[in-house]
Amino acid sequence: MKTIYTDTHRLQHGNLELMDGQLLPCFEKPERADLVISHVRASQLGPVLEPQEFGIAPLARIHAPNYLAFLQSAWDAWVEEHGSDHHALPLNWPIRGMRSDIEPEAIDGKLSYFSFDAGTPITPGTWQAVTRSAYVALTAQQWIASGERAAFALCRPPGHHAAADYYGGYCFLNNAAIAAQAFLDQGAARVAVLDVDYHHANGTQAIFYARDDVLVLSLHGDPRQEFPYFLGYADETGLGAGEGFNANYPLPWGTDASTWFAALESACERITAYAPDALVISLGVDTYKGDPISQFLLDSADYPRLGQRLARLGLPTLFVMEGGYAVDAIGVNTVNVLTGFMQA
Ligand code: Q9C
Ligand code: ZN
Repeated sequence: MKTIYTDTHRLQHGNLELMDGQLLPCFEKPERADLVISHVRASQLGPVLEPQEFGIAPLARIHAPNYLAFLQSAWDAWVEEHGSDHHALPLNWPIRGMRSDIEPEAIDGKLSYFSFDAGTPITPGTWQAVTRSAYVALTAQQWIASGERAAFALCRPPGHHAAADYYGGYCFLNNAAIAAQAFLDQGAARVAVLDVDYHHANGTQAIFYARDDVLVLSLHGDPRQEFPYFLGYADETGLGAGEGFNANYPLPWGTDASTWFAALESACERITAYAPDALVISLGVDTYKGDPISQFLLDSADYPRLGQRLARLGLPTLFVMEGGYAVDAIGVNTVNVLTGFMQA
């Protein structure tokens, strides 16, 4: 299996996120991808290739023009207002009854308008890093379109919390959605996106919620207990033409491998019934028992089994890196999924 990767991810190196009442060092840090790529290189998985450039068009198939314009200019606007000593974080949001339909002029207002948390700093290199992360996904997608059985897009920053016009949860551009749309634009009739990250795929769900050409499935911490709290319930099944094409599997804190794999089995049956032309896996390994911000109990030896089950679906499969914050284990766990897939 080919891996697509670029060092450009290091340009997103946020200092601080607001968590547990403190400004803490960002969990979503360059070491994550550095450790995954070093484990890929040490494994027998296959070659590591650089991404190509794709311009703005495939990003604009998913993301709103005003959102892309904001992301591209946000750091410069922040520096103009506040200088460059601190990375840009939002501070307040419109709640029920307030206006959420007008993009403010001031940069602090724009940050709030286009975000949903205070954990996702915009830095000098954010735009460069996030566009390259999307190009990693698009390059891997192209390999599959040209006949590869599977490919691994080692995206960083991750993408599944980002929707058409907002960022949050360490995500800015929805790499998995951009790649899924590329399959459709190249002639696929149906694509399934299965998200196995610990957190709900709120961005991916929102993007495809009213559509029947992308089946979105997500296994995740129950929103009653877990971030992002405001989406990811089991009764969210799609809207209009999309009714029946969204499936959520919320699971409680403390979920172990047997419960998690039972939910995976249900999701896999849904995918088989949908008979997609391609499968995109949003691959987070923050389901690991040692993850510092997550509450599931999977162990490193469970990840090959995930890869094996996905291989049995028999579909062209694009793996897109999402979360995973136990940096000493992220490389092993990620490569375990991929080698499990290849050996099946
Ligand atoms: N107390 C991804 O895995 N903070 N994003 C949660 C919990 C946000 C995770 C705080 C976690 C976002 C791609
Ligand atoms: Zn996650």
